[in-house]
Amino acid sequence: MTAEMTLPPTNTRTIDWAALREDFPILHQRVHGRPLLYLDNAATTQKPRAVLDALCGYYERDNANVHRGVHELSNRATAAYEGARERAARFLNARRSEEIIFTRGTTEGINLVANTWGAKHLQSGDVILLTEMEHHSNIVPWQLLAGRTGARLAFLPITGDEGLLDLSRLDEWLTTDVKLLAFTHISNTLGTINPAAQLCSQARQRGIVTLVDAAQSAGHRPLDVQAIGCDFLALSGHKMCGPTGSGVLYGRIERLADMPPWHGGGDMIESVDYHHSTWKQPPHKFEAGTPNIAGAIALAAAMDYLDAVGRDKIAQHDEELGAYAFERLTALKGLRLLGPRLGRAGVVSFMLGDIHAHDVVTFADQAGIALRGGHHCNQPLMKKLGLESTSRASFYLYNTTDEIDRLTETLREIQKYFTTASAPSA
Ligand code: 7TS
Repeated sequence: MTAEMTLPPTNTRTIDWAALREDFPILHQRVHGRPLLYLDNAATTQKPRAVLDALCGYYERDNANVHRGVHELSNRATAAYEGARERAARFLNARRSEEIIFTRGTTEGINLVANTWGAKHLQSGDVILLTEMEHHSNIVPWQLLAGRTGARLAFLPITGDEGLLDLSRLDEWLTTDVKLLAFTHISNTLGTINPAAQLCSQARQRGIVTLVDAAQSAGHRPLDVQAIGCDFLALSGHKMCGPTGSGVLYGRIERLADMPPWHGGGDMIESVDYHHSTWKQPPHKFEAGTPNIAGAIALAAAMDYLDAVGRDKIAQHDEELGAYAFERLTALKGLRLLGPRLGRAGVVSFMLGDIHAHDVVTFADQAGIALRGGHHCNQPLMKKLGLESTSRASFYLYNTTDEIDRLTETLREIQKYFTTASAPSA
């Protein structure tokens, strides 16, 4: 276990997690006649009233395009959009707001790095080092880049079902050919929390550029890009109480300054003539066209919300739910749960005997419980583990141990149903 897996002591303020549910209008409904139990937070999280208000309020009061009008509404929209950038910089402890690029989410952030930094700096023979637990979003963009540049991919191995990165031979993996190390901070399937600062520090000592996929961590724990020491970090707003289509790519300013643009169009240029154009400085150079203004503003409101609750508290709650689910679920006969026992995030993927994951999630849905079944955009990991699919429950700040009890009971009923259904008739 690494130091990062053990959370630092938090302040003593206690939070009534069940009461927080009042902030989330969507949670108060019945599904198939049962109270909704939303456990698909790794796919997307629900939004608190404060974020919905920020979204509507922007459209009701301030909607105009940014960076181009001199009229009042445009000035307001620009101030709110650039204010959101400053908020995101504080959220991540970036040194300056110019290090914050607004994106549609993690996938777009990673593609941006591949198509700008990667296209400029990688060539035949170079190695892009990933891990065996990456989401497709942190594999496919690099495959596309490798196809264009002749670079190749390598994968840091994991340790079987326990799903930890095998770091015992990390130094041997960080060869002189490796130009980039890109890894997920938290696995969306295994619940593993990777030691981001340690990985970045070892890579940095060898001059290797680093990218952290923070899709599953950004809304779940404190994140400090300076302490992590990464060159790039990508996150998705919708996985941290923000709206879909919003996200951030953090890039160390020296890197951004050295990168060509990706998308071309309005707002990213300094001047254009028919045959040649020049670019603005980062971050605007990487934000062509009208951005998701409302999304960025509402994402900033989500950051305010998470910080008002306390990200250290959320992280502690997350790990407590992960540990509780691990204990309760593994007590079910025949259930195989992936990922580490200790220091895990609030994501549990499991096989319920030989009952197909799609049967489990369909049955759970009938009981009002939203789970996810499938490969979770982790096909290579699934193949490595000899699986086609798993069922997954993923928790967030509004989930409680009582809900995990309800999930456990429902899984028990599913087991009973399928055992009876498959028993030979007398
Ligand atoms: N990286 C990780 C680790 C993820 O879990 C996801 C989405 C992404 C990247 C992509 O994020 P996006 O917002 O750009 O789509 N993960 C999941 C999931 O586990 N179920 O649905 C989406």
